[in-house]
Amino acid sequence: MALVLTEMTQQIGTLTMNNPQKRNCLSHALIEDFFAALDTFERSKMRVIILRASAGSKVWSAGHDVHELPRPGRDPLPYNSPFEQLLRRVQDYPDPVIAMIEGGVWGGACDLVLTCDIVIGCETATFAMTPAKIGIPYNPSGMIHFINVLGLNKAKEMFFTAAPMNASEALNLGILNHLVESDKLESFTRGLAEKIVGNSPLAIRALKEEFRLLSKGHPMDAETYEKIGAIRRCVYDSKDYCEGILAFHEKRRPQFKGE
Ligand code: YZS
Repeated sequence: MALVLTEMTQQIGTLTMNNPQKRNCLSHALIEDFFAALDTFERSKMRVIILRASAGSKVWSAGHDVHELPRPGRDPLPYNSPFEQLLRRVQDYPDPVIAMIEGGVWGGACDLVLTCDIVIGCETATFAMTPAKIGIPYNPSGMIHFINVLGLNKAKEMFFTAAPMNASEALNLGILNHLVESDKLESFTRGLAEKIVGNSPLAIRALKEEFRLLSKGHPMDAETYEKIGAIRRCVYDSKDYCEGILAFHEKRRPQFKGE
């Protein structure tokens, strides 16, 4: 079964995540299909991409496949992991990528949404950033995405509480560009995509790359980089990291001890 469905009409490529049984979690297999779809869109010169889940989904994506998180003592979000490669592929995709959201967006799927260029949601959209719930030291490039969009205080609250944020909060905080009624979500998103298709592709590609380079975050000296590495290692070397993942497998709340 294809884990991703694609449609190409009027220079707009639509990618629909299609693994509802596993709540569209970003497994290696789904990411592989995701890459293939984006490659097809690029070869077919689609000018705008829409990322979505199937109509009526209660969960847009449950985030990183927790069963594929590496064993303790290994960085859970290494630079070359399929998940991190997916975020960069979307972030660096030459043309605008629109995330069309209905249902819950969890963990790394929130990061995927923030690497898109425009986010349109309906009233069922929620966003929960979950590293603290599982015991994961999120990675700096991912955290920059949240700081850039939400600002420091709201990004901290989203990470520290791991609580789902509703669609109107997401609109107020700038995660959503637009909040529309669910029965208008598809037509509104398509209409916005068609507006973009009507403008200069070269100018839009240049603007997207300029925005990406300007928003990459602040240069970091070597010592700071090393210090962040040490801080993160203390977490993914910890017993709490093991407990967080085990609790997920056993479908229970984790009992963190701070060790
Ligand atoms: O038991 P079966 O085999 O039917 O599978 C279940 C779930 O195990 C599976 N599933 C997942 N498998 C791997 N990774 C996931 N993230 C994941 N989420 C779900 O899908 C099947 C149906 O799940 P249910 O829980 O029965 O579905 P439902 O009752 O509708 O609840 C849906 C939600 C999404 C609320 C629930 O599945 C859930 O809370 N999932 C975990 C969401 C989450 O915490 N994701 C963050 C993963 N971590 C990351 O993305 C980053 C590494 S971080 O943690 O840093 O943010």
